[in-house]
Amino acid sequence: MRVVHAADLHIDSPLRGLRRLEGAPVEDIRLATRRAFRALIQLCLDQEAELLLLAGDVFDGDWRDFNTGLFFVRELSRLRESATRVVMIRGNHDAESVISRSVPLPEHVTILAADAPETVIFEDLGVAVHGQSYSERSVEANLAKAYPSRRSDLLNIGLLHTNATGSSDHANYAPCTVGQLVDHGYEYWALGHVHRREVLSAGPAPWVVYPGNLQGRHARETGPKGCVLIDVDDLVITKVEPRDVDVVRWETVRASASGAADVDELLQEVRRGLSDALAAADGRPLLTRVIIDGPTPMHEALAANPEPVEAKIRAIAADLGPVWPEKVRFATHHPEGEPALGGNVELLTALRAELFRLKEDPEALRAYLGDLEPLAASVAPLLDARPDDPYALRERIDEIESLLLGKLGAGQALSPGKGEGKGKTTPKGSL
Ligand SMILES: [Mn+2]
Repeated sequence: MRVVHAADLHIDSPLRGLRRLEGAPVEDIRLATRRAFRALIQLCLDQEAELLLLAGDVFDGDWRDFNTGLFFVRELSRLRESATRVVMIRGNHDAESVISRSVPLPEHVTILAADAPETVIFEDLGVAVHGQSYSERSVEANLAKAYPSRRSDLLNIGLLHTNATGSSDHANYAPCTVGQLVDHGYEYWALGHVHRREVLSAGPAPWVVYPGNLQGRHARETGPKGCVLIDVDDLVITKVEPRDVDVVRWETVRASASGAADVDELLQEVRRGLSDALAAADGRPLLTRVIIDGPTPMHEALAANPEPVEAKIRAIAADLGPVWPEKVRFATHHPEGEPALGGNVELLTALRAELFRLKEDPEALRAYLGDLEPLAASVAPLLDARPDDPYALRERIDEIESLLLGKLGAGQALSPGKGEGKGKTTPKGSL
């Protein structure tokens, strides 16, 4: 018997951070979560899977119209051909109170109840699937505690949307512990909620698995994405392996400037990173966040005038293939730790302290932004964030520090001719 376990499909989630990407396949990217779901259904057909488990967050939120539901039904109906049964639960993103519309689902699809744990038994397969949907977005209770005891004559699978590891990257919904799940007695826990692929317990009894989300949706959801394929032989799980079904790949490409004598060498390093990531994406369109870091004497020049280097990186990507730098971040620092500020240590210290305070205290940052309101429109492109959103800005304060120190130190710290100037004296920051 073959079982497919997927979670966090987030169908019709908009893929974020893709404005202004020259030549990117925007339509393919826009439909990525749907195309990944179609690939999941195709995998079930190809593998002749008996059972498909969907562990919550099937939808990203309330449907904009009925098309999301109609697409879902059309794809699920294809599973009649392979006689694949489907059991799903609702998670925080598609809780009962969140999704206001509904369409009738095919008879081979079961959504487990939200008011109490429920068990579906497939006598012909020898499988019991236990689980509970979310009734509302925020579920504080440890749902797994109330899950039924195992059925000793069957293979027991627990379907659960939970933060089982206390991950701070995800809301602490339906919290539980891995130990609790292991002790519960099931053979397999099909989890959802954490978007990273993770095997928390690798069998034989039990397996506890997050398949990760089906399709990366932004720069922090990197690497291969997909589902898990489970082989069962005579009520014993014999194999659990990941399968990629994502149609667009996200990756972080990090290039250290520390070993680069000049910008050309730095660009070589970036080219290698982009090229490796492109090979790993296996023909999929690739969206990368490029991070330039490490200690380098070029720090002030890069911080003060990053645009020309960014443009060169984009040109390298355009030349390499279907890869688009979603953002280029400059996070280098001065080799001696302190940028040369012409001895103005007091200014440097005060600026650092103020930025630190703003990073720690979103309210202080909000007040600051109020003062800066008349400038908001002109600084918005520079900040690359809505200037009225302190939480978005907080993530960028380190870069803002770099940029400010680079600009302040530019007069002192830049040695003319650094960069690509071949013998000629270039103006400051012209990399
Ligand atoms: Mn999710």
